[in-house]
Amino acid sequence: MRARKRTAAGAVAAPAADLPERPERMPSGSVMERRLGDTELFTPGSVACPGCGGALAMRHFLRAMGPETVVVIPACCWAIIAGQFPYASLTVPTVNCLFAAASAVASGIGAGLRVRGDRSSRVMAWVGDGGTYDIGLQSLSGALERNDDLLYVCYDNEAYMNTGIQRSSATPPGAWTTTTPGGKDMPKKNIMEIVTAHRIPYAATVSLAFPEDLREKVQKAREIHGSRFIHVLAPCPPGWKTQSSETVKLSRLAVDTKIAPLYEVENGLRWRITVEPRNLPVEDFLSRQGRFSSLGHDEVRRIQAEVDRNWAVLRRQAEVSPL
Ligand SMILES: Cc1ncc(C[n+]2csc(CCOP(=O)(O)OP(=O)(O)O)c2C)c(N)n1
Ligand code: SF4
Repeated sequence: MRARKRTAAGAVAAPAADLPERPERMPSGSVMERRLGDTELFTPGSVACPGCGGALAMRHFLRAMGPETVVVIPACCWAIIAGQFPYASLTVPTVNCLFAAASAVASGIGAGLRVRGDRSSRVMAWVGDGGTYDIGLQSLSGALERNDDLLYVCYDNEAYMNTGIQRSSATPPGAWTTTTPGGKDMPKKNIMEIVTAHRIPYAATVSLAFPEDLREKVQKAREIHGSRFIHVLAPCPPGWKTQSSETVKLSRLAVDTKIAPLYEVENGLRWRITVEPRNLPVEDFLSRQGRFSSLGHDEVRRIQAEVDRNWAVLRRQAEVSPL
């Protein structure tokens, strides 16, 4: 058992349990690097916190999307990480916009590219959970209802991190934030159900711990026209009160505890689970994070029951209407 360490936020992180560093289904780092390709479009040395899941997610997504990508970023941590010319961290065109407006701006840029006869560039809206689940939800719904041509990515760190860890409707039950000091007492909004209800061509969830699955889905989404939505859980060491070295491990545990299952949905109707979880108890995920440190046994049992319920619904959808 490792000693407890202090996180960037000053809190004591939960100790690391004895999990294998790399399960057999994961290839080694160098093999993985070769398979993922070598076009780095996110330069090293950004201002992201060490271990930022959102930063690692951008790296994987851009490698899969390629250089003909226009990135639209509203107010969020990524507005800072992207930086300003001449210190910008992305080597592709990047547009900053108002907090609620990412979908509308991305739709407009997509329309502009079409007018100019550019059929090869893709527009990727890159938005936090606050900008997706809460403040940008109406413009997202409008774009999806029109089936506008954009890839919308929600990097979900489960709170408003850039302004100091306030709860969002993506914050999970029991989690500490500065506005839920006793732990949030409401469930996490199910954004995938909302998105798939728009019957868009493609929606998927991906994980930082399964980069090949991520790459396949992003490349598939790239080739589809119309609205595509991808959700990636993005651990945030200061906000989750975790060690920066745990980001990928936590991402894997989120999948294996069924808290963040991996699946894809076509036209809102056909579902496929892409990675079979190892069915670990939710406690394995929760106990490594300082933000859940005040949870009692009853609360953990309730969270487990909710996760099991959600998983049963997902499994049923994939059986009844498979992809
Ligand atoms: C209309 C508006 N309200 C509030 C803000 C302040 N603000 C800037 S970033 C941010 C948090 C964004 O949270 P999220 O979308 O979850 O992204 P994260 O910071 O977690 O990456 C807030 C509240 C703003 N810029 N504009
Ligand atoms: S606060 Fe969290 S989301 Fe923001 S840069 Fe740091 S680790 Fe990333």
